[in-house]
Amino acid sequence: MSVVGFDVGFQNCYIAVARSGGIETIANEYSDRCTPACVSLASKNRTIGNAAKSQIITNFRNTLHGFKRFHGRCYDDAMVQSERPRLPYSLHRLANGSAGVKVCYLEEEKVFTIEQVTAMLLTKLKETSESALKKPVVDCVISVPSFFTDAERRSVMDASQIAGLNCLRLINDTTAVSLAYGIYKQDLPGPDARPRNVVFVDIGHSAFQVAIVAFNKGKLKVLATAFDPYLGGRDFDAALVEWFCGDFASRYRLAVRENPRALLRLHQECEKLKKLMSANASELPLNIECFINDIDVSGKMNRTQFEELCAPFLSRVELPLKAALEQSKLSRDDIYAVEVVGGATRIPAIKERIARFFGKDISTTLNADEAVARGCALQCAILSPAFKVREFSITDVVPFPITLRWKSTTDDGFGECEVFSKNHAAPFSKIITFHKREPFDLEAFYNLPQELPYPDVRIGRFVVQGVPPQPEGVCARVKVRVCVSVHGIFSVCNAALMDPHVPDTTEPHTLQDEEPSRMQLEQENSEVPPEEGAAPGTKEGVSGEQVAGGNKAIPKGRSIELPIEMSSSRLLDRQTVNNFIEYEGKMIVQDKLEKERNDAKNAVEEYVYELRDKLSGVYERFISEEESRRVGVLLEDTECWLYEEGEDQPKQVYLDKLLELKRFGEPIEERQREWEERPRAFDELGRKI
Ligand code: ATP
Ligand code: K
Ligand code: MG
Repeated sequence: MSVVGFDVGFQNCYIAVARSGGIETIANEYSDRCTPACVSLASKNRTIGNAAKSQIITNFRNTLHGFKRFHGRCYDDAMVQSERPRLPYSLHRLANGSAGVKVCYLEEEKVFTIEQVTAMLLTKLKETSESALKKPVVDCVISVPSFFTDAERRSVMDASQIAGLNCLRLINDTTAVSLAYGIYKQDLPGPDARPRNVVFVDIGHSAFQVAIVAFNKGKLKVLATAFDPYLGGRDFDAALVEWFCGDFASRYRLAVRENPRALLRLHQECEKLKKLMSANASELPLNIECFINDIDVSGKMNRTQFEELCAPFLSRVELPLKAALEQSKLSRDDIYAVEVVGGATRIPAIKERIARFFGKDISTTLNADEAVARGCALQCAILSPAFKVREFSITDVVPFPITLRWKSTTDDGFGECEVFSKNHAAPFSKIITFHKREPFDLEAFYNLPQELPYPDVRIGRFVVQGVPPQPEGVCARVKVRVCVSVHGIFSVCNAALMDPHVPDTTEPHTLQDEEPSRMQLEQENSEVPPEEGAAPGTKEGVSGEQVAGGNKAIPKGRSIELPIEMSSSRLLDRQTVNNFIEYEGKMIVQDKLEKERNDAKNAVEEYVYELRDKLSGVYERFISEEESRRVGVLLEDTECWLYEEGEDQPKQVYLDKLLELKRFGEPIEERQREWEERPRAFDELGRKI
C-alpha cells in the first residue's frame, strides 16, 4: 500500500512519499521536485507537467494551466468570466452549465471537464510517484485551499477518481502545513497545558490562506482560518505585465495584448523579474529578443517601483491575518511563531507586512515549497494501516456555517437549523430527529453568502427515502445524521427509521409535529456508529415492500437504515465518472503508444549516428572501402527519410527500418567482435596447454 501526498497547486505541484526512512519529497523524470500544473493536448498525445510547460507558448491554444480554480464552477460564474479573457485557451460551457475547456486533441476538437483536466495532472503525479516507489499508487492525500466549498471539493474528489486514485483525505493546505510542522516537534506542551499557538501563512500563485493552530503533544487544533482567495503571486506578475505593456506601447509602439504569444512570453519574463527582485533591491533589466515583428525589447524596474505598482495588493495582506487573529480570540502575545510557506511569501514587502502585523519576526522553519506535500504524505501515513507513525490527532474547522432546511409535511411550513457554525470542529457529525409520514427533503446551504467565496449558497438537496406511510395522527421517528467529512464535505450521511415501540427518552416531544424548537440536535463524535441499535446488517433487510408494509418490519429495539439520494446541479453522476475513467485510460494508452512510437523512431536515428561514427572509427579495418561507401549511402538515405517521408510513421515501420540497418551493421560488428575475442581465446588456449 502506497503512502503518498500530492500538493496540487495552481502553478506548482509537489509529491511527497513515505518510505522506511521517513517522508521524502520526490523528483520527476526531469529531476525536478516541482511538476508544473500544466497539461498540453496535441495531435498524437498529451504531455503533462514540465513537458507541457515548454508548450505554453508554442501550442498556446491547447496548453492548459491556471485551471485549478474552475473546479465546481459554472461557465457563467463571475470569477470564471473574469479569468476567461486572460486565458490563451478556450473555456466552454458544458451541458450542465459547468466550465470546461475546448481544445484540439488527436486532430479533433474536444471538450474536457475541469475534473478530467485535473485528472490528467494527477495521472502524471501518480506515475511519478509510482516510478519513485516502484509500486502502484492508489491511496493518497490531496491538498486543497481551505476556502474550497463543497462543489469545489467534490469536483477535486471526482478528478482523483478519474485518475484512479483513492483519496483518503482532501486536506486543507494550511492544515497539511501544520501537520508537517507539529508532528516532529518534541517540545510541544503536554495534553492539558496551555497550547502553543502558531500562525501559518501560505501565499501561492493564486491565493492567500492563513490558519491559527493550537498544538499540544500529539495533537493539533485549528482555531481559525481566513483567506483572500483572489490574492497570490500571479497578481504581482499581472501588475508587472500591465506596466510593461504600457511601457512597450509608448516606447516601441507595440500592442502586446493583441499578440497572445508575446503576452505569454512577457508573463514569463515578468515572473522571472519578480523573483529576482525578491533577492535584489537595485534596478534590474527585462530583455526579450524578437518580441513582436522581430523587435528586441528591453525595460527595467527596481523593487521600490515594483512595490508602488503593487501597493493595492500589498494593502490587502493584513486583512486575512486580522480576521484570523480575531476569530481565534488570541492576542498577539499568545502567538508563539508565524510560519510562512508558499512561493509568494518570498516577496520582501509581503514578509514585512506579515511580520509587522504580528509584531514578530517570521519563521521559515518549513520548506516553503514542499511543506504542503509533506503534510499530505504524513496524513496519508497516519490514515494508512500499512504505515506506523506517531499518533497525531488533527482537528480542522468548518470555514463557512451550514444550515439545513426542510419542509414540514403537516403544515406546509419550513423549518431550518444551523447545523455547523463557523469554525465548528471538523470532521464531525450530528444527529437530528424528524417526525415524518412520508419521504422528505433536506436542503443544505451556506448561510453567510457575503463571506462565501463562491456564488451559489446551495450545497445540495438530500431526499430521505423509504419512510412508510403512517396512520392519521402518527409520525415515524427518523434520525438523520449530517456530517462534515474528512474531506471537508458536508453530507446527510444516513437516516434511520426508529422503532416506534421503544419510547425515546431523549426526546420528550416525540408525538408532536416537528418544528425547529422541537427538534433535537445531538452532537456526537464522527467516529461513532449511527445508532447503537442500527447494526450494519439491518440495512440489507430494507426492501421497498418491507418498508411499505409499515413499522412491523423494524426489529424490536432497532432501527432501519433509509436510503438517501443527493442531488446537486453540478455533480457528476456515477456513469459520467465511469466514462471519464475509461477515457482517461484510453488517453494513457495513447500516450504510451505514442511514446513507444517515438522511442522506435529515436532508435533508428541513434543507430544511424552510431554506425556512421563507427564506420570511420572502430569498424574501419573490418570493412572494404566499397562496403563502407554503400553503408554510408544507406545511412544518409535513412537520415533524409527520417526528416521527410519517415518523419511520422507507425512504430512498426521504424522497427523494420532498424532491422534493415542492422542487417548491414551487425555483420561488421560481428567481425570486429570476433577479432577482439580472438587473442583472448588464443590466450586461454595457450594457458591450458
Ligand atoms: P496556490 O497555492 O495558489 O494553488 P501554488 O501552490 O502553485 O499556488 P506556490 O508554488 O506556493 O503556488 O507559489 C508560486 C508563486 O510564488 C508564483 O507566483 C511564483 O512566481 C512565486 N514565487 C516563487 N518564488 C518567488 C520569489 N523568490 N519571489 C517572489 N515570488 C516568488
Ligand atoms: K504548490
Ligand atoms: Mg499552494
